Amino acid sequence: MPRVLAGLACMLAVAPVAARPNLPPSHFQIVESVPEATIYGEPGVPRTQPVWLQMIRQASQRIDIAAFYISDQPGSPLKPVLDALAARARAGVPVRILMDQSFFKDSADSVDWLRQVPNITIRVLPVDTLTGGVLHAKYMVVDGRSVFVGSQNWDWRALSQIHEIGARIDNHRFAQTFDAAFDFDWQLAAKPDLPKAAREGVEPPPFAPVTEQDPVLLDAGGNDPLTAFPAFSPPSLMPRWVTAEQPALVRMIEASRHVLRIQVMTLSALRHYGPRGWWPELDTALRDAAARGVQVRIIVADWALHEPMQSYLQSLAALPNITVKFSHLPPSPRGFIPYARVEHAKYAVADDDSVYIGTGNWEWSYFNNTVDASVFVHGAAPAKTLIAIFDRDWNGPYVTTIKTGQHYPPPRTH
Ligand SMILES: *[C@@H]1O[C@H](CO)[C@@H](O)[C@H](O)[C@H]1NC(C)=O
Ligand SMILES: CC(=O)N[C@H]1CO[C@H](CO)[C@@H](O)[C@@H]1O
Ligand SMILES: CC(=O)N[C@H]1CO[C@H](CO)[C@@H](O)[C@@H]1O
Repeated sequence: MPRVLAGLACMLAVAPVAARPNLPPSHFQIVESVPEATIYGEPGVPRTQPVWLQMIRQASQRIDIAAFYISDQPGSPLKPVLDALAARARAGVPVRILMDQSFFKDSADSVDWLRQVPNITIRVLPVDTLTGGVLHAKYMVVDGRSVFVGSQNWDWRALSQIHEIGARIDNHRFAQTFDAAFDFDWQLAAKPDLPKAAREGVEPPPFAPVTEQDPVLLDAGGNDPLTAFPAFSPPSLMPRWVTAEQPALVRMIEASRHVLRIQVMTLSALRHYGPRGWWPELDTALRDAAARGVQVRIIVADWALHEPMQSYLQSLAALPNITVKFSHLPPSPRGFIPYARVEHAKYAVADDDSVYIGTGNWEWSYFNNTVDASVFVHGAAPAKTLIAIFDRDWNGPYVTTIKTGQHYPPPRTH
């Protein structure tokens, strides 16, 4: 063996972390779910199922999951994921799953199956009782070093019948911050006492959390530096010292200079569920960006075409420098699938260097009383990837530009 290679082999032998492919110590990766029989799927961007499988199979200490609901079907791509989870639990890795109460009954089959596996604990967070919202977040934290967060529900359709965007972040302090948010809600699920949680939420953290003021440096495979921080909603169901989503998102929009690309399933400033009214923060930031000369490009799903959301979207589309399109995916070759064939991703790219990937739609309740989570990233490489994903959609065959004075019928969802 040439001396250089021998030296390299020796180095790898003493540096097992560096030797493991796909798992640098601090790494950021965008992950896409592609609905079958569509033009989507960015080359080089990994798909959700293999990423989840890899994260679960590598777990050796613990797995924490926040899930809106769990929905599986025989032979589905989610089944191997649930099997892998059960296999790690049987091997002695404690698995904690935190789920929403309002939708819990819809997960009965999967929950019954998971509950009989040793070392899997499921708790239910009564968000409806606590704040009037739901636990809508979808994320996984593995061994306090690896996080997955994004629009993908624990639903077989989210792996093969819905367009979804998520992110995998490998970083100890980032994962610790996510785990702190998870623990806060996990304790609340055991004892739903909001005043007590509020008192505990102001206690200083036992570590340096990753925040907007103190982001982490990550590697995304390119040469450019990349920083990231997580953000959470709602303020009443998270420690006070983590970053709140809404102000972080507003600041990102305010900082945009040229082009703002936004893809969300639904978007409205009209508070339609719960107390009626107007939610100005995000709306003002968007209109202000357009008025500054930023080209604002928004893609919503056709599920957003119901009223009064369609009228709201038309009010945005009426402005110069704002274009709103809705997407309508072709049906599955297998026939109609309820609650599928939709673009469910929630992300934004400001200019060519600023990225947000989240779990909530852009409506008041998702920031104010619903549990959601996201990652904000500064860096050219993830922006380039998300711009490619967005532009494929924006210039593709499934979108229609919303024009004022037109009426677009909402699709069948189920
Ligand atoms: C739209 O953006 C352009 C620059 O792209 C700017 O010159 C113009 O003032 C903006 N229009 C309005 C009405 O805000
Ligand atoms: C870490 C842990 O809790 N391990 C447990 C997993 O389940 C088996 C069987 O119930 C227990 O023996 C382990 O202690
Ligand atoms: C900013 C804001 O609208 N806050 C509201 C969020 O929701 C709670 C109820 O859960 C209200 O009390 C707040 O005023």
